[in-house]
This record gives sequence, C-alpha cells and structure tokens, in this order.
Amino acid sequence: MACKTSMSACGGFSKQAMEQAKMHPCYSEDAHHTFARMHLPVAPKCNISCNYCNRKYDCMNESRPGVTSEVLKPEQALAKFIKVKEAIKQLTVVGIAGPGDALANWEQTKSTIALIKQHSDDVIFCLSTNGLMLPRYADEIVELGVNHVTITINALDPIIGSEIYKHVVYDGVAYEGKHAAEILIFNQLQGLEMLTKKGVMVKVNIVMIRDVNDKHIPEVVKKVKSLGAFMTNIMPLIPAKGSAFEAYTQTSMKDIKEMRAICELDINQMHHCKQCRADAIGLLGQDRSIEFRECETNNDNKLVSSTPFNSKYRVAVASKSGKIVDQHFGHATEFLIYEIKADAHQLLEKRSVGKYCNGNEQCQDDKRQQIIAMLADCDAVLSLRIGHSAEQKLLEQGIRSYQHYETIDTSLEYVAKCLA
Ligand code: CLF
Ligand code: SF4
Repeated sequence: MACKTSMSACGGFSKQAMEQAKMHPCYSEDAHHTFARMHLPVAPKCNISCNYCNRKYDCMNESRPGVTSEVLKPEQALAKFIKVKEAIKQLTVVGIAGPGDALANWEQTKSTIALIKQHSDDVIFCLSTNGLMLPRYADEIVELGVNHVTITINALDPIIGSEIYKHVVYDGVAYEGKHAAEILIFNQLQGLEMLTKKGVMVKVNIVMIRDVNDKHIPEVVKKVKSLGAFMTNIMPLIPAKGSAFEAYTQTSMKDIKEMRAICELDINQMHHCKQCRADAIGLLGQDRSIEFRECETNNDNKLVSSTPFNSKYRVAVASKSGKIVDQHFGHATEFLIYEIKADAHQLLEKRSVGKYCNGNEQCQDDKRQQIIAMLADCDAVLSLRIGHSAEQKLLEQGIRSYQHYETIDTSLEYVAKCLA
C-alpha cells in the first residue's frame, strides 16, 4: 500500500478505492458494524431474464425473493438521500442495486449519482449489475467516480449459462440459449477487466444452483480473480415463487460455506451479505428503509387520506400465513382485521370472504362487490397486490388500499405512517 496519489493503483485498486473500502459495509466485514449504506431504487428495467427471477420483485442478484421496492426518479432519489444523510450519520455508501439492473437504466443511474455528487462530495458510490452493458458504460462509471461495482457472474461456460438465462436483450435484439449466454458472459468478463484496469474494486456475486453451476464455481472464481476482481460473494439460490426455478432445490448454507472455503484459497470471500432490498437503508441487517419510504397511495387515495390520524383505524390484511402480507387482494378468502393506532395495533378478528379472482384474471364483479361490502367497516386494505379496478371500487366506499410485502407488524406500521 505504498501508493502516493489517489489515482495510482495499489495491487490493482486505486488508493481512493482502498481507503473507501474501509468504510464500505459490504467490502469490509469490520465496517459493516459501523457504517451504513442506502440503496436508491432508480433502476426498474432489466435487459436479461434470469431463470431464478420473478420480475414482480427486486433483482434476485442481490435481493431476497419476494421483496418489492418503490421506484424513484433521480430528483426524488436526491431528496431521499438528503433526508437519510441527515438522519443516519454513519451513512457512507450510496448504492444502486435495482429493482432491475443499474446499467439497463443508465440515464437514471447516472443522473442520480451526478445529483448526489453535486450535493455531497464525500459519498462512496456503488453499483450492482448483471454486466451486460458494462463494456459500454465502464469508462463513464469510472469518470463518475464510482469505485465499487458488483457484477453477478454465474457461469463462464455458455452451455451452463443457457440453463440460467432465458434471454438477453442487447441493442434491441433478443437472444436466447447458448448465444444469449455467450454475449452476456463475454460482456461481463470484458467489463470486469475494463473496470479493474482503472482501479475499480469489483465484487463478483455468484448464485450457486445445485446441479446447474455448483461444480463450475471454482473455475468462475479463478477467472474473475485473474481479471482483477477484489472478492466473490457466493450466494444461495432461494427459489422464488413464480420464477422458472421455482421448483429447484434451495442451496443449503452448508454447501455455500463449503464452496466459500474452497474459493477462499483464491480470493476474498464475502460472508456477511444480507441480500438486501433495492431500497435498503442502514447498517447491513438492520434495515430502516420503512422509516423513509413514501406512502404508495395514488392521488385519489391522497385526497381521502388528508384527514388527520384518528384515534384508531381498522385495516383488513390479506395474509395466508398470518405473519406476512402474502396474498393478492383478489385471491384472499380470509382477511385479518386489525385495529391500528398511531403506535400500536391488535388483531380483532379473522373474517372469511369468498375468493373472487380465479387466477386467470376473470374476476367476478358481483363477488368483489360482496367482499367490499364485507369490509365496509374498514378504513384500509393491506395486501401483496391489488388490481386497479378493485382499488378504485374500494376507494368509492372510502376504503384506502396499500400494497406491501413485509411482515404484518412492519406493514401495519407503514400503513399507520401513511394514514397519519
Ligand atoms: Fe449495495 Fe451491493 Fe453496493 Fe453493498 S449491498 S450495491 S455492494 S452497497 Fe452488500 Fe446487500 Fe449483500 Fe449487496 S449486503 S446484497 S453485497
Ligand atoms: Fe432479475 Fe436477473 Fe434482471 Fe436481476 S439481472 S432483475 S435477477 S433478470
């Protein structure tokens, strides 16, 4: 570490990147107890299709399955950053990790970084990408001052890649099979090398999928190391409902640990990844994003919600598990009726209703009206998803609707915040 200037390279990484890594909670295991990061969800689109992804949710290359984040415009992202920086003094890193791919939304990603840089010059920027567009944007990434980039590289062999990726859309053309994987892998490796040659610290995420790429991982690790990667983060496949890999076996943490131990001989391993959401905020593992999330109400809802917080509200929650808000409004046969106050909530009753949506979206109006009538004493409905038409019908009865995929406790806190 005998670098004299911020532009010189220490072991391939710029001095600035090395210094920043000490305050980066993902790049330094020690730092993750002290320093916080925030993700700005400005990147909704994606340009590839991973078979483990359900596109209703955040990018699976860093997030747990089933997590949905809000989407912000760059100006909104700046406003949010200012608010969070004021509230969380240990905030050092601003990352863009979805909900789709940071580089498939390059204009939004670039504007967001530029706006925040103008406001604060001490921020460490971080990007997460599938790597398809890296060769095109690597130079701009470096010019923007981004010193930390994560690329998810699951395979070097296009035949293995073709089992993982359904398609790749590159320069407006959709590719499938082996050819799609070849394009993606070529760009990932080329982009990785372009970044590391300029001193960027690249972390490579690898999703370990049993009987697909598991035996291939040591080879991937050796290759990315030879191209200058700083570390690898071997993550378990957690089969996401609704994805092509829905029925695949979840990778056990025992297998992950064994693979990390093998690969640790070649390159640093990340052991403390929390697979955070695309709008995560705070220390790793202590997500505070809910404190800073805007209420996802439409304009009509906002009109109704202009009343001050009453002493209490009644909320119908669509939940099958009884713990998580995990049901679509139209698929619920039972609602949990909660009474919420500004700082507390309690379950009043379980109310059975007839399911009105039969799964192919031919929802039955009369049944829906019946359900809405059965929820007439409620002020709000909380569900995983709700169709626009159902939302409007509820609103006509003065019932607001909120969509939130979290535990019931957390989601009710969110609703209380929205109603306040
Ligand atoms: Fe975010 Fe990723 Fe940057 Fe970290 S997360 S873009 S490198 S600032 Fe960190 Fe979260 Fe794991 Fe990612 S714990 S999912 S590795
Ligand atoms: Fe989903 Fe893959 Fe795109 Fe991430 S990169 S959003 S996992 S398709």
